[in-house]
Amino acid sequence: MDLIRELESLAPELEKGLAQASSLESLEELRIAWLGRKGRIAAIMSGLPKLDPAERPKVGQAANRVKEECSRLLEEARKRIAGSQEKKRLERFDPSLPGRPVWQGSLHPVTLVTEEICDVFNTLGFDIVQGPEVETDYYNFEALNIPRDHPARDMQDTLYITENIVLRTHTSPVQARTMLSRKPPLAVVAPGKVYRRDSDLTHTPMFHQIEGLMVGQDITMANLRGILTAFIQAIFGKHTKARFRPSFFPFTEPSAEVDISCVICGGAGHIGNEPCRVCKTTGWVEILGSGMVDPAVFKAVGYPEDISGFAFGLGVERVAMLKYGIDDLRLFFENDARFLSQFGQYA
Ligand code: 2U9
Repeated sequence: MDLIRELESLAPELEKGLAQASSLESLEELRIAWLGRKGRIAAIMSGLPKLDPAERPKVGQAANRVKEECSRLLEEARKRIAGSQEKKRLERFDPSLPGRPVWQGSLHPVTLVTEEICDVFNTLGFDIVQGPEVETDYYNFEALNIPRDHPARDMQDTLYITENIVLRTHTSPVQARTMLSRKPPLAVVAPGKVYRRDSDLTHTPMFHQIEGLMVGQDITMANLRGILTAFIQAIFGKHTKARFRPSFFPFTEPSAEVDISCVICGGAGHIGNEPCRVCKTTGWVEILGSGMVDPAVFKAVGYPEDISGFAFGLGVERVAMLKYGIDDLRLFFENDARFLSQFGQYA
């Protein structure tokens, strides 16, 4: 029965040790020394095999009681020490100190400009549509009047996944898909990421486009001009001028590129005596491509012959650069918080 006496002396001894302990670390040391695998209870219990088998159960029961008692004492001490540490922390707390600023995220300028442009077109009656970034050759090229041997395929260096699957080079396949699922009249804008095999100071392999399409009976170049002028003045201000220059795209005929009066020099071509670097003294900057949808595109999606429509496309980074006066495309992709935090904060 010596073992039982030895075991029963352990809890009072631990209690004395705990009374001296003032940190959670010293508490842990005591726990290991009493209850650990090589601790005092385990050391006493290692004498068990030498005992008469009839006495072993009583010693085992005593050991369990002592373990429970020691655990209870340790938990009590933990609560006491944690409580006094918290009290000390509160005593040290100086409520007169200024609070630490809470860092707030902000929307990326590309997101802001995309939302703003979509809102303008939404107000003008356009729906917002989206589609896959991984496209078939058919929707990215074929349905848009760009057959396999067309020189336009060289114009846009494409990222191929397989022979017939590409990363879309424009958002035009979204409008082609929309025409297959909806009947005219319709008006949609398709925002999203597009990919091209192009990378230098002014081109990134991924950028953002918004393209639009309005289709119905009697849609004319006058509608194109009216809608795009309204859009330009909503984004860049009421006094911004727009001019339409003849151009070429495989999916539109006739086609026009749209310039706006330079947002940096106000169309003067210079600021004081300094030549304007943004418009290179011309007073105009290109902002959009546009045109009347080629009848071959309507044919590919099975639309009737008496249907007409206009389409347009723009690069979101380019609009953001002009709108915010940003002169380096790379800033959009570096994710430097000092740059990004200068744009719209969450409400
Ligand atoms: C369908 C039919 C016609 C979309 C159009 C442009 C002109 C255009 C570029 C401007 C700069 C893209 O970001 S950019 O590189 N886009 O010039 N896009 S007309 O025409 C379509 C689209 C879909 C079914």
